Amino acid sequence: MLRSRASAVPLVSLFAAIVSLALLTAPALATAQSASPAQQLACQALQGLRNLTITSATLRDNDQSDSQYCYVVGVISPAIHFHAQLPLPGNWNGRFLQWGDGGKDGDLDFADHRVAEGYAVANSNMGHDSGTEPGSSFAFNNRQAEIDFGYRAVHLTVMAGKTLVGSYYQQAPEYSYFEGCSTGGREGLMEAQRYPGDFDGIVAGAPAYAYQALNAAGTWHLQRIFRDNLIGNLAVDTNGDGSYDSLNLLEVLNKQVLGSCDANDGIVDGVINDPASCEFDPEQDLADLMCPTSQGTDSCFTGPQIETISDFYTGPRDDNGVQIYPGKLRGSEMRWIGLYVPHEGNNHAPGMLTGPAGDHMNYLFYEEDPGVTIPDISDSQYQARKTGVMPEYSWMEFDVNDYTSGKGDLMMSITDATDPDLSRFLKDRGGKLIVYHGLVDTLIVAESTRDYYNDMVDHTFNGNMGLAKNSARLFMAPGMAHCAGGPGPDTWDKLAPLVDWVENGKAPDSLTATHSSNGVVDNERLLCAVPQQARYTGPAGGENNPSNWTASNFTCQ
Ligand SMILES: [Ca+2]
Ligand SMILES: [Ca+2]
Ligand SMILES: [Ca+2]
Repeated sequence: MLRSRASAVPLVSLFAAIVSLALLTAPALATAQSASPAQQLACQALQGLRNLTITSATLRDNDQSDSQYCYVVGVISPAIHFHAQLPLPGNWNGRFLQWGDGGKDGDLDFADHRVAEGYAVANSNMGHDSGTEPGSSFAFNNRQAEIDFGYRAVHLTVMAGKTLVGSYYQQAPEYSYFEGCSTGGREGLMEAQRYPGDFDGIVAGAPAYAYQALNAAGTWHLQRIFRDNLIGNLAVDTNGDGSYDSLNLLEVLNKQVLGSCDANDGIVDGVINDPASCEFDPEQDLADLMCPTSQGTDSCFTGPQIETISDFYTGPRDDNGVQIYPGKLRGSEMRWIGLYVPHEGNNHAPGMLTGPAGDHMNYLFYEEDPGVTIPDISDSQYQARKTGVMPEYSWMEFDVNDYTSGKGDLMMSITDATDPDLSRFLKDRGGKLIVYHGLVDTLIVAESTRDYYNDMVDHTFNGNMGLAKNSARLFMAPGMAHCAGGPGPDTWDKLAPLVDWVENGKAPDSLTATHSSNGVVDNERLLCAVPQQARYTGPAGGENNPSNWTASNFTCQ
């Protein structure tokens, strides 16, 4: 389905043939297929563009392809650095692709595989450099950096990328796409909401669209597990030496949850298709596994540990009971380990703390930043110093009531992509939107994405799901973790179904996803457009036989 353009001049083909021959005869000198001097000049000429600040334009090798491409780097005031990967004119498929970012970004991301497919690709550092300002620190008293991170950098990079495409290929892209996950998913929805003219199609994975809520939730979950000097930690210090060495309780918990709900979807495969309907209740269903005394071991649960587990499933609420963000879905327990649970294996500094949430409240949540990070972010007992020119603020101080009382509203207006009215993108422009989300994602919870999709259907299509599906489809991926990984199928070409939809009018009723172990596919499923789910329709009685776990044995119902 990818078209290639027949615009390569014969001289180039001849040159390429000579280079190919040289590669065959002199493998020791082999590099990627070089471009002609004329092609080098055409690339370098982009440095002379008058309406963009281009700092370099040179041909570059692509590990994913045997052809070089034109690599352009530029800057947009004040601190947005961007790059564009432009296939040689003969390799271009006529399409522009904005490649999404992740986390707090701060660097230039490559999409070599998409360049190899012929896409002209652009990406930015979102307006800050993670090398000099890691984590959220770029946003310390810097509203412009926040706005660039929120929405400005992506849009202007799209503008720059399209300008480069127009100049390099002497024509505008036939189609323009966005592909991204996590922060990239947020960018995709932000573009659909703010700049509906930028793309013909957008694929937004696990979107961090409720950006302040999810970071407030992440901080709250960390607080719950670090509370009272780790009294409810789900990792266990088995010999009392202060190091939480056993993760056995999380395995026990996960087994109990799967025992309750795995088979509800008809297949015992370690994956719960519809975790929202799983009614596992820690207080009731773990009652037989409670420790006889308050002294915990790694084979029984204490009261404070049950409280932690309940909190994880319930999610943060303010003092009035208002839900701020959905709790973790049943079946996701093993994913809590890396992100939230301090243990020996992560040096007692889980990923949510060292990553997104550890310094978010310091720099990216409040209209006025409350203070700098504490010296050791994993020290939950530390009393932040409040005096001096640089007072400190610990994530343990964060009060989720600040979310509902409006203290994060200004930053929400900058970073959040929560507008449910996509009329301009989906109706006026006729754009297409694919959203996907893994159901054991514990960094961003899939239910939050379902909430947005339903909101969007209500606000944009008067609640008519059938009408909405002509323009926007949501795919839930059972057992898939954050953007990738997990016990369920997590791998498919995220972009190809969107391109097929936009250009050929073929709306995807299902996506075929695979799960691999040691490089071998051991599970294949259909992911169905919400509200449908994949049901086993293969050989009778064979549903629990992994050899029947192929897409053809499933039907969307
Ligand atoms: Ca980037
Ligand atoms: Ca199952
Ligand atoms: Ca700030």
